[in-house]
Amino acid sequence: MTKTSKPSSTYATDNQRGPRDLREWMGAIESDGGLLRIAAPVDVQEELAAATYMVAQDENSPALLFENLENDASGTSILSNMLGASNRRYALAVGLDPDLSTRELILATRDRSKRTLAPVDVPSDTAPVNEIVITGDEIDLTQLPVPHFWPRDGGKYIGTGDITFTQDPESGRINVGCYRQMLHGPRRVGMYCSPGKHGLLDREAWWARGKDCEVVVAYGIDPVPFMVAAQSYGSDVSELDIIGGLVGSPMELTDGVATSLPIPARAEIVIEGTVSKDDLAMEGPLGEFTGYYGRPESPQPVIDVKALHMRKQPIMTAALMADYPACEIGAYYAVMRSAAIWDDLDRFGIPGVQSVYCHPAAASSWGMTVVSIKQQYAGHTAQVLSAAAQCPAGSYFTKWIIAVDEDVDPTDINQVLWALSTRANPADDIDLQRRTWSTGLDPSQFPPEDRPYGSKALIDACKPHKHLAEFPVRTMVRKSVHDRVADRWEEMKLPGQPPLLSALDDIED
Ligand SMILES: Cc1cc2nc3c(=O)[nH]c(=O)nc-3n(C[C@H](O)[C@H](O)[C@H](O)COP(=O)(O)O)c2cc1C
Ligand SMILES: [Mn+2]
Repeated sequence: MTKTSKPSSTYATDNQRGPRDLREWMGAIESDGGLLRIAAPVDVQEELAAATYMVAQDENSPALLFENLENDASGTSILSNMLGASNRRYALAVGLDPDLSTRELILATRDRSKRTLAPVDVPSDTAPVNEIVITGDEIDLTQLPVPHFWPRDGGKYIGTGDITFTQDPESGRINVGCYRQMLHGPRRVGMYCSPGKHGLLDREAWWARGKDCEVVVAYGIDPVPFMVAAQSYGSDVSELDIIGGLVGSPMELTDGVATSLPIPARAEIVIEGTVSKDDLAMEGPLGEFTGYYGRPESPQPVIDVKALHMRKQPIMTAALMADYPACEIGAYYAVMRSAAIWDDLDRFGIPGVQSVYCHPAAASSWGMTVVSIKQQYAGHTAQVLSAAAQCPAGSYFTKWIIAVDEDVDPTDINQVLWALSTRANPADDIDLQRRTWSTGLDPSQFPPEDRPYGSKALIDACKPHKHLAEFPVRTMVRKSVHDRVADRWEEMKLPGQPPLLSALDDIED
């Protein structure tokens, strides 16, 4: 393995615009020391996933570009651990300063999410994705290196780090979702959508009209479209406009050759095809983001692939689903979900919210929400807990909703554990909600017939409001002394930088 060297100056973004496509972003993360090129031959059969899982046990691991895949004549590379547990790679994808703290990234993301930009059409002959165009029986996706991730997966998955376009026949809105896609044959790809997902609703709407559903899928795609495809928005929302807003420039689309849908002009690998309600094939299981295999194999619709567009020497994006920190749904998801919950709490008009964080180790941020508040009145904490537990962005799956005081940083799990251990008294401070919104993928609901209902614990890890005045005083460094030590940090030859402390004692000198 060769490690790319880190330059002396760190990559600076303009704080306005993210990179134009996957390759521009890879240049940025490589300059930042966040990309490792692997030149040694690697087998796509489990070996690539195993190497990714093992490297990504370190939260600071780089993205992995596998440049030499065994038995591959197509010249394709595979990028894994693309975003993973990295705040820096997320920041560089959306054009933010990679040195921002997690809390600052959440605030900046909230700001960015207010902006939308509609996509633009570019001529198809200049679109990089059209360097190679293959149609009909000439297409053979089995010639591409396609990973088989976990030993008990049902097959090879060409679509994990993908984006999938479908259209609502009524409104014309194009949806962008990320749905897993198992490779069945040269021109046949499975398309698994869970109930309620927009790709599934669009599919069924076409079938109800007696028509096949057109789809466009990119298997090598820029990080922001991938991130947005995996978030939930309203069914009438086009994620295309959200992608443009988040990156700061419109997504470039171009005409395809086999369907009426546009295709992403700067993607690496794109297919066009149709899905018929009568063509099903056995699909699954796949090792999931929960760290378990999901539902057993079942018959699922198949994409009949009609056109393949590729760059020369394309880069396929492969998203490993695993327990943290090796899951592709990691840092970016924590930031985006936390921002969305904070937005919801603001919409309720609840005062005093200082910060929100959904730690990615909690089943890809789905399992736990921590909110810090400045307590202002009796019952304030209970109000925040109930709202965070049931607001639209926060209610699915989440099992643990924890409120902490303003001197505890939710993004610092050590401080959260300290608050739970010193400010919560389990007999008084835990409320339960039962039969809540959850998922069939939650392994703890047993027997499986009990799913998809879930339950939630609301934990008050704030100082008890009734006893705020008598609550023991926390040991904190005196503010004036802290400032003196911070000023003399280099002179005292102390290591690194002075830390940002979330609480200081303002006792008189
Ligand atoms: C790597 C990855 C794989 C996913 N696989 C599926 C899948 O197979 N089926 C599904 O319904 N959702 C899957 N999701 C979740 C969806 O992308 C997510 O629910 C998103 O909101 C779907 O878009 P939609 O809300 O427009 O339907 C996956 C997410 C990621 C990141
Ligand atoms: Mn959608």
